Amino acid sequence: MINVKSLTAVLVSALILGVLYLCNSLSYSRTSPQQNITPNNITPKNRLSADVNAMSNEVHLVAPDHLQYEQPSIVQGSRTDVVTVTPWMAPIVWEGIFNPVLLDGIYKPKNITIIATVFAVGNYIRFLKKFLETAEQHFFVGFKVHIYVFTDRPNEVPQVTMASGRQLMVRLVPSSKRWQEISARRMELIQILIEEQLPNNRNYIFCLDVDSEFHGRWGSESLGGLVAVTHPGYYRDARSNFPYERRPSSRAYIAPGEGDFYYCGGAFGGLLQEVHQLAKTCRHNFEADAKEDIEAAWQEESHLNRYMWINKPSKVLSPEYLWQDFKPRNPEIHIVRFSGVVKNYAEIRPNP
Ligand code: 5GW
Ligand code: MN
Repeated sequence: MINVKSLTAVLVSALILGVLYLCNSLSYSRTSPQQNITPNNITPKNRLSADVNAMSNEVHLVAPDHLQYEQPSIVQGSRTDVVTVTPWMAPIVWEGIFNPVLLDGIYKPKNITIIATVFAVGNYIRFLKKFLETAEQHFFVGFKVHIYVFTDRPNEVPQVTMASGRQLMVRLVPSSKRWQEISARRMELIQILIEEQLPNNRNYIFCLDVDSEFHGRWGSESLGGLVAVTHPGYYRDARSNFPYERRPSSRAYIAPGEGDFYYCGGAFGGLLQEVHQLAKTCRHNFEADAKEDIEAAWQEESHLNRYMWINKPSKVLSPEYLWQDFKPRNPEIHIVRFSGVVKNYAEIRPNP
């Protein structure tokens, strides 16, 4: 006998799920940035595990037949001045080691969407225009790209013309006087965003600093399960000089003699599920530390480094992917793709 009560319960739940899904889909069909302001406090949370779509993106790549490109070699590399693979066999991406035509040929037919998140809170809104304009020129050109801007100043979001398939979404976040608060909430907001996006099957996400500009291609060569960028300030240094969190009482602790690279907090990404796990873990550890009055040396960057020490990135991006304008280019840097602008700290940062 079918229990009528439970049957009704199942039907009602199905209906609610259906309506939720529909609302979700509808909210993405708009294109004007100004219309797309969603306060985060009404964001449905925890709409997750059952909706996770196990994707086969990273299993193997499918190339179009008859694509013409230069013959690859396993004995003659175009780069011999840098290391292009980690000890755990993840590629390290440098200019010259990949074929952009081949990679775009593989990834374009997959019809993926690249999500980028960028925080522009308080005075940092001034960096947004250049960030968006240069992203238009260099970041996943020819792909579907959705840029989520988290800001407390939605009216100051610049109007930047975007190519078809590219959209800007603006999300309100509360203003904050303390960077620690903005920083702490960054992982939380990324986590929540991914929880909304998972059912929509948009595969990849990159989380980027706004005080930076694109100068060269950042494209499909950067795609991977879990993607980290080596920090431009430390990539030639001994691990003992990395500014990891060194107090064992913090959950971001990395012991002396440990650690692979120093990764930057200003750019990381990967598959939605992977970055969700990262954001959730970093947020949890950050908050648990805070309850014990501990703040890691470089806030969420420290937690990110701890995470990547245990969870090895499947692709490592060279410092081409986050340089700093004030730094003279080293000879191994053949191209700067993305770079932090020189900023006047006194002018832009809120008083502590
Ligand atoms: C950052 C430091 C101190 C006080 C405030 C901030 C801050 C950071 C801010 O007021 N508003 C803001 O949107 N941010 C976001 O956090 C920006 O996306 C910024 O790019 C990112 C990281 O902060 P940065 O860029 O100042 O950190 P560094 O290590 O690149 O200098
Ligand atoms: Mn920055």
